[in-house]
Amino acid sequence: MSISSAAEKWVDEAAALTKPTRTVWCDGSKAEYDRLIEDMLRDGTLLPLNERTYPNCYLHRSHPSDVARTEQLTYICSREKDDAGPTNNWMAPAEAKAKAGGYLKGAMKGRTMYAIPYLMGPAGSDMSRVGIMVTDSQYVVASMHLMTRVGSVAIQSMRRDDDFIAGLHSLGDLSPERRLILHFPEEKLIWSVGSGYGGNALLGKKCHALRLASAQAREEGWLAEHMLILGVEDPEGRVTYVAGAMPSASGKTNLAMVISSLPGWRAWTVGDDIAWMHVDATGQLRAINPERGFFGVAPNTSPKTNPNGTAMVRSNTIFTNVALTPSKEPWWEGLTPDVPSGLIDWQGRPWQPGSGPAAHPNSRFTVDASQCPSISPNWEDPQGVPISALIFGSRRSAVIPLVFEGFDWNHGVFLGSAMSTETTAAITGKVGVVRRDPMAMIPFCGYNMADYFAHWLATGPKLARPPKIFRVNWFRRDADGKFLWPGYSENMRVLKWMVERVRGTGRAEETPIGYVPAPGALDTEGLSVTPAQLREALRCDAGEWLAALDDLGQFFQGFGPRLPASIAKSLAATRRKFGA
Ligand code: OXD
Ligand code: MN
Repeated sequence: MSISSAAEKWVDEAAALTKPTRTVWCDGSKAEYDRLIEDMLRDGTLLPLNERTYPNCYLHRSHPSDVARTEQLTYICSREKDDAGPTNNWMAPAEAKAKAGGYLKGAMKGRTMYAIPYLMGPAGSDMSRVGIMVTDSQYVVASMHLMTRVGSVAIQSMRRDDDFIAGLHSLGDLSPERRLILHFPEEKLIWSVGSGYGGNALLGKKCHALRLASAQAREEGWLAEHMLILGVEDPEGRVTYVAGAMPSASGKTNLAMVISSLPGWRAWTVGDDIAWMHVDATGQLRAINPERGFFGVAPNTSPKTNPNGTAMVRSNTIFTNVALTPSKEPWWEGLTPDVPSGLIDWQGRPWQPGSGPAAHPNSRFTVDASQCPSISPNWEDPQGVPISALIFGSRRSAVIPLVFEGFDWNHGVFLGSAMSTETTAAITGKVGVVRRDPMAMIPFCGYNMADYFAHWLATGPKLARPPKIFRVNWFRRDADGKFLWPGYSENMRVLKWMVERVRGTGRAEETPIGYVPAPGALDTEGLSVTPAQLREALRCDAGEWLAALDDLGQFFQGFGPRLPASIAKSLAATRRKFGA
């Protein structure tokens, strides 16, 4: 593997700061992966699972204070504060380097530093991009093997000597007091110290493929989004590709692998978390999945909610913070209807009923994407897949209908910008609190979100056939707190309506917020949802919406004059349509 001189120089600088005992360049081979696993089994970083029922599967228990993304310690360090915008934490680059430099100085003494060249996206694709990260965590190296393409494939994909995002990661002392996740978009640089948790430490994922890539995408004219990519096949065998943004732990992985309840319809998985999308020479939007694995939330993944997801983690999987059964199988809440007896909890303690969840609510599986039974034959196509529809979905118990469609591109962008959601265990902090989360990018947009909306709006005119934009909410509840829509495999019914809308055959009714399925347009054959429940799931209430739009207006005010006029106009038009 011949390393570029810029990469070598950068790795040398990282070593000079962190002072590891030695530096190892990773080649991404199976032998390397096996060696890492052996080392981690020896030192207890990994525990073996049942070799018969879960071959080549391992359990990692993280430090109990290091179990989720820490957004309060995550910063965009652009030169100008305004370029990070009001929705990001900002620190001046020099201050950030001085502070984190203190934590990183000598942090790898007595440890090995692994230098990992990795490719985000399929080999041979113009849309793929390279990163080079260093880390002192073998768990991170093994996870990067599963989540990215490691080794010479990355080096060969560099367009220039310095064509890479540089990432410096150290576990430091794992103390939240000395933890920082820093992004320097102007330097194409990431520094992450004090955490071994996936979203903070696998730098290819959130730090590179979303925060830095979103900034790079704006410069280069493409989109880096927190989106699944899915092919929907109809009974005639025609496949329509959609990409969908949903906040963390809100069903993207389940939807990406959905097994249809509708005869003849099926879904093909291209990606479950991140989409990089470009407009091709013909004006078609195309998407690649920059990742090559899934880092999914385990709790509530079951043969009912995600049969493909449960099947794919039966081998060659690293589990983090799940519970353990007496027969050394992984277990998490929701996996089986009954809780097995004799569980060991995610911290390694005997679990007692009533003592809280046995698996951490943000426990995870990390697995190669090719293990997914529904993986699309096109998932590594260097051209990407053509996208006909975009979905913005969030977790809201009230207000937001099950599904509706934006009037056009600009209105769809407004619907994305207007998204809010109830928080989940994927981030540290309170669960279930409603917060604004435009396009599910609030934790991941690497620059001023007003400019991000403007970038989306500017993409519309480049598209020969702009994808239709839909808003979904699987999580609306009735007055008794029960979900109005069964979700999971039944979500294919909503996808089917979207495909019909794309083809011009789906029937819809106009409302102030967009097009809602006309009565009878959503295929409910064989479904136990009553017409009254469906009406309630699709209802758009003027009073609720006007209150929500007031809140949205206040949020938008935070952007000042940077907010694109089109967004403000869509908000005002919606209020008017509701009679305000
Ligand atoms: C994830 C997240 O891990 O969004 O995908 O937190
Ligand atoms: Mn995510």
